[in-house]
Amino acid sequence: MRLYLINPSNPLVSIVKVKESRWNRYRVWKPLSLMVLAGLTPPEWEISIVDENLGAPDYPTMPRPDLVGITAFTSQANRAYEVATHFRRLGVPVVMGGIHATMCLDEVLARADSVVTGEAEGIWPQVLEDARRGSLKRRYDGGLAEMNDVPFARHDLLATGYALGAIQTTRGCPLNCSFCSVTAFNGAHYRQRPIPDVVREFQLIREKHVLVVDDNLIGTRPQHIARAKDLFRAMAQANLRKEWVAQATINFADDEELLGLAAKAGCRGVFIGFETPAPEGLLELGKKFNLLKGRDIRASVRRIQRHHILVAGSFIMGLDIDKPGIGKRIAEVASQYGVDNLNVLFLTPLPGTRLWDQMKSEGRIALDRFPEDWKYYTLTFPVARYKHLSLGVIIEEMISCNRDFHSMPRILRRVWGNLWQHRKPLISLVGNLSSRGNIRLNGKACADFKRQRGNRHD
Ligand code: B12
Ligand code: SF4
Repeated sequence: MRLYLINPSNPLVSIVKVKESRWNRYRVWKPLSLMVLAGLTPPEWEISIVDENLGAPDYPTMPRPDLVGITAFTSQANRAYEVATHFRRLGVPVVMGGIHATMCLDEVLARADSVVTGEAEGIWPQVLEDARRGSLKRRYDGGLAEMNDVPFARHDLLATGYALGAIQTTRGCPLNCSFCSVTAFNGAHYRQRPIPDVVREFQLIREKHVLVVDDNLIGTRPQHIARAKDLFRAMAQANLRKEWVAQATINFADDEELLGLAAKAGCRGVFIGFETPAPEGLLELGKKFNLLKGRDIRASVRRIQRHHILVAGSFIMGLDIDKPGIGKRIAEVASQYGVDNLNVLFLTPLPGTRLWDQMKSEGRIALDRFPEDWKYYTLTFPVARYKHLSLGVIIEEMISCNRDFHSMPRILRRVWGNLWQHRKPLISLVGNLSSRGNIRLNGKACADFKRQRGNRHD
């Protein structure tokens, strides 16, 4: 039995257009969902994982599969449907799963033979068995998985060509920010994989550099932090010789022992969602956790960096409180915080989130012809109507923010600081130059968007 597991590309995502900027190679990451599905698949299936981000193959020349599984974030949905149509025309059954299939079930049911909602661990073997017997059901629900059931991902199945390997150690997030799909999809209960499983899986990864995909590697409560420390101790003891980056909330900075153990275990960088320079913005987004009174964010960032860990800050533009000038403000605040890199995204109503419900009820979703418009839901296009920022203004604000933060003098100042403090100056330089290189690409993409779709914002 031959199984293709496919990660569709999104042609509009400039950060994955590898050829347009040579730095973009560092931005293509492995589709872990498909490697996990492969890990759940019994040996009688011959599996090929196809990652279209490395280039779409010529499907007609490939051997005919018995089953096709397609994953998709919302932004990949259109391409996913094209691929599904191709295989269904050949009479090959197509199963879709992942975040978009879960949040937009009816849309996906109309375009695939079968849909798996939720996490796949508890249900995928059943789906395969039904497919083998030719009796696929239209719908399966995996719910939330037991973390003991998460298999080792099949890291061996994806060829080289990636700068980073990928692993997951926890799922779920209790914070439920209004714009984020994680709590809706993975639940509010923070679930942790058994530490020996994580260490063993790290050993199976070929790449020296690894992305830990957890939404919050350390969690929010004392018992979460204690588990994170145990994990880091076990990783250091196993002498993995890996360097990794992860996502965390700013409370990562609050525990020196935690930071020391993380660095010893190989942590070299952390993405932190600051989201907005204004406390009222945090209230608007429902991210009260960042509102700790009296926190000196610059000092928190410095404390992390002293352990030779790079800090990338993430912000969102387009909140109801944001007014013209927000671009410069974000660049200035991020520089004051002293972050090593900056990622700014447009506030985007993703299906299944509280923000989606709010914007939909207020008639503020401008790009709402689905499924065609999903390709713009990459957080790099302003798809909604923003309270104080017209389409033209918000695009200008984004460009000025990135130009300011990634100006050559500022990049050199940051890289010099990295060099001085022994914090991976080369990675910092590559990251910053990659972001700088993408300003032009993203600006052009937004200008095209405005020309072609601008009337939809009226
Ligand atoms: C790592 C990550 C990335 C990485 C790597 C992506 C990749 N190729 O895997 C990078 C940085 C590239 C990335 C990019 C983006 N991401 Co991202 N990302 C994540 C993150 C943090 C983890 C994903 C992951 O690997 N999970 C681990 C695997 C094992 O879990 P899983 O994917 O859910 O898969 C399980 C189930 O869903 C199911 N399943 C999945 N696929 C399939 C398929 C079949 C057939 C079946 C049966 C089951 C099944 O089975 C799996 C095992 O249980 C998630 C948050 C999250 N917790 O999921 C956000 C997340 C998926 N990203 C998100 C977004 C918005 C994006 C971007 C559009 C924007 C951005 N700048 O962040 C881009 C777009 C990329 C594109 N190509 O269009 C949103 C997606 C929301 C949505 N409705 O689409 C999420 C949920 C975060 C959020 N804040 O809401 N991302
Ligand atoms: S943005 Fe981060 S903290 Fe907020 S719900 Fe999503 S994963 Fe949790």
